[in-house]
Amino acid sequence: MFKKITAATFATAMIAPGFAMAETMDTDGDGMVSMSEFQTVYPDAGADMFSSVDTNSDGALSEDEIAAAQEAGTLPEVMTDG
Ligand SMILES: [Ca+2]
Ligand SMILES: [Ca+2]
Repeated sequence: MFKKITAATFATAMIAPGFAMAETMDTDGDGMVSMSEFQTVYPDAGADMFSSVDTNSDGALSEDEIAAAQEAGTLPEVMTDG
């Protein structure tokens, strides 16, 4: 299903309902999801959860990191009401 992230995959994911993408979480639009933005979507998530998703340890979550965590089941998918 998700063998590789391609432009087509990205476009499909953008319109997939009920799937919280980084763009949804990135409220300030800087392209990365910060700890505070992360906790807006996942209020119960702590620093441990954030660190486990932040696989390159740069202190912010990229779309790829979030997608990978959701696919791995580390991060629950969030339903959005649109
Ligand atoms: Ca941001
Ligand atoms: Ca990161």
